[in-house]
Amino acid sequence: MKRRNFTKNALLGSMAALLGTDIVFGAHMPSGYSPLGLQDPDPFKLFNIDPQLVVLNNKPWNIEARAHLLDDKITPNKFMFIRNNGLIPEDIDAASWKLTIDGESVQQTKTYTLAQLKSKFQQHTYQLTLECGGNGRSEFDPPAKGNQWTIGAVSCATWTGVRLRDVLEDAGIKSDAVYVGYHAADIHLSRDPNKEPISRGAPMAKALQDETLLAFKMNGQDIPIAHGYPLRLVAGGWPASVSGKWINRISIRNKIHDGTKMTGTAYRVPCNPVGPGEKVKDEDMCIIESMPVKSLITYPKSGATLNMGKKLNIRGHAWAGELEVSKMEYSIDFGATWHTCPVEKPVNRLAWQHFSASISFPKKGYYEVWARATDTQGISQPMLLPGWNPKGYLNNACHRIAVKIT
Ligand SMILES: Nc1nc2c(c(=O)[nH]1)N[C@H]1C(S)=C(S)[C@@H](COP(=O)(O)O)O[C@H]1N2
Ligand SMILES: [Mo]
Repeated sequence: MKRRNFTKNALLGSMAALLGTDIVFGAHMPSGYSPLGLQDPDPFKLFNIDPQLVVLNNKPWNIEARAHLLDDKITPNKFMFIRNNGLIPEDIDAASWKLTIDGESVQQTKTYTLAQLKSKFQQHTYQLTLECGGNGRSEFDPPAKGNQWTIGAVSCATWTGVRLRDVLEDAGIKSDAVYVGYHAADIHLSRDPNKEPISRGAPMAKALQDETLLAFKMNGQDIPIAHGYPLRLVAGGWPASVSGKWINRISIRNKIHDGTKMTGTAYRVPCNPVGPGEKVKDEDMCIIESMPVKSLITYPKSGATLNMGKKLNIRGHAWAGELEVSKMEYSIDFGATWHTCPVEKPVNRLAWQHFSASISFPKKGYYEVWARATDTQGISQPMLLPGWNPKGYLNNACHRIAVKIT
């Protein structure tokens, strides 16, 4: 009884310190309660992000951008979506951070400090598109469970680090290697230390690409904590879940990695198309690899008005997973006719590309401007939600904005 009171008083003391004021009547607060004032920290201050971002979930934190916030060619930290499967690691110490390469198919298990990674291997910088596999999920009907991302779970920041390939080769890759799987320091929602929130990976061919990085910088600075400080895997063009944050171990596997969220229905779609709402057996679900072609109109913001006779200048980005975007078109008549517009080459492979157009309107009234990208294999974005799937992945339907000509 005494001890319990002592713990409660100590707890009240530390909660008061956090709140910056005394908790009046705190002694009456039922044990196990935490004051509301401590429960929901302001995520915009917490993560130093723009308050126009949209919070979809606070446990874990999931926050998305909006089309007009993604207008920059290089996504700044403050507009970058945050997607967590568990709790952000506490007490991160970069000075003692270690990365271990192990697994059935490593020649020699090796551990590196961050300083060793930085000094031993050549550093590379790439701009890389990261899109959550569930971006666009909110449009699925019947709906899919999970964060209801609209269009804002995509980013294209600049990442600096060492090639995963160089590190894997330093440890030695056995000839039977098939996959890499990552392990990270984030905490399972249950706080059970034996459970991982997520442990995904990629086939060796993706792991060994030039652009697949073990990154320690984002946009030229230390990676923000929410995005994986101090070390993150970055595999552009694939579902961003492959790009593990807070990485401390990578296993070279002699089979497809079977970590948390690699199996069952997670980040998988039906191997063969199914009807909306159909049940699909786990064994009929296939792992998502390269993301499909997609684009976003980032200027103007939907709802813009313009005087008749003036031209509307639109711009945005387009990307196509492992491929490049080879053609960009827009429509102002709900897809009845399409007009080609210029699209720039990517600054490097797996970076998004920029398009722009100057549009004339025939008369006053309400319009929608639609954008449609086509990849180098001739595959275009659908105008409506493509293949329904149980978890609501890969919605690459055309983006559109409303425009009023007055
Ligand atoms: N360790 C760890 N890595 C992770 C995740 C996570 O929850 N834990 N989420 C993944 C998913 S699903 C996505 S979409 C991206 C999001 O990256 P971001 O938060 O930096 O935008 O991180 C991936 N890497
Ligand atoms: Mo994701």
